Amino acid sequence: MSDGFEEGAFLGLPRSEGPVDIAVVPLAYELTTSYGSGACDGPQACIEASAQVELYDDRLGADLPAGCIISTEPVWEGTAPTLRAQLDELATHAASFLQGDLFPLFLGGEHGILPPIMHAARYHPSVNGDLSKLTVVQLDAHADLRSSLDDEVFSHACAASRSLDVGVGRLLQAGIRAYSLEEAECIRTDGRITTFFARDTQHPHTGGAAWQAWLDQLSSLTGPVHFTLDIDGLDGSLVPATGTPVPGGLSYWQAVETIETLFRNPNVVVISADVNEIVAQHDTPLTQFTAAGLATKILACHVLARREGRWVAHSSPPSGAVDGTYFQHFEPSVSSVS
Ligand SMILES: [Mn+2]
Repeated sequence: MSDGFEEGAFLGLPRSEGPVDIAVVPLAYELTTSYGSGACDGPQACIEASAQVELYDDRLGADLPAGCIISTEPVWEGTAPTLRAQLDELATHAASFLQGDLFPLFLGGEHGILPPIMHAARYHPSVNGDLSKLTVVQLDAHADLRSSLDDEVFSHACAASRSLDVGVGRLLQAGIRAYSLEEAECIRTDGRITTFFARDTQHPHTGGAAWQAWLDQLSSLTGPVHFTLDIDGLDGSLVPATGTPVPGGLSYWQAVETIETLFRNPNVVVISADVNEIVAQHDTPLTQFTAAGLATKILACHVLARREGRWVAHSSPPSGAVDGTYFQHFEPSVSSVS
């Protein structure tokens, strides 16, 4: 480790003087986790594990922060009394990092963080009030397209459907292998959704072609993108402590290839990313270290995109203010209510 190692900072990188280029934003949010628990401690565990991640990225050809100023923000914890009020609180917090002047990497916390982040992305200069321009690229074991789970429409199991309800225009998913009949129907009929199932991409004989089709999708995307990495998209052996580990998932290198391919696309601006469902593992740090390694890959790919002109900071203020009472009045779309 370098001399400037700072305890509690992602990768141990102290924030240097000047405007922030990259914000690592820990979100200790856990209200609806269905099976395991501990997701609210995950961001901190990921930051601790990142101390052991190498700063050198082979594609960047440099040590992070590679000339950028990275700030690890204080852990956000909701204080509002209701779930919906907490979602509004979270959206307001996220909006301050979605002004286009820096690249935010949110660390969760359960996947329920996604809809408020998407709501906050509405007035990012690249989105400019029209969320239908935005594509969400999701790695996940679960489709997260339920209309509700345990009567909660903002469950982590509904993160993708609520993001579409908020107004996101397109959803690309891979790693999917645990989903309901309702979700299968949704995938089949909703033209906004393109899903690559793990059954196909991980097939021992024909998986290579299916995986290449996923990469081709990423390469043909255009416009602003938010990348959401639910770590349970990876094979359960890599993330055994996550809330709902599932066998038959993506390899580490498939997650890396997804990130590299997405950020390399010259027609895409990745405006933000999140790594979620991180839970501290106590027998070995494998789960949080896997998350930290992929979070670091996201940062390295962002720095490369910035260096090669695919990401440019916006200096003009966003064109509108995020409605801080949005989720308190929110009704899910009729089509996704069971
Ligand atoms: Mn998920």
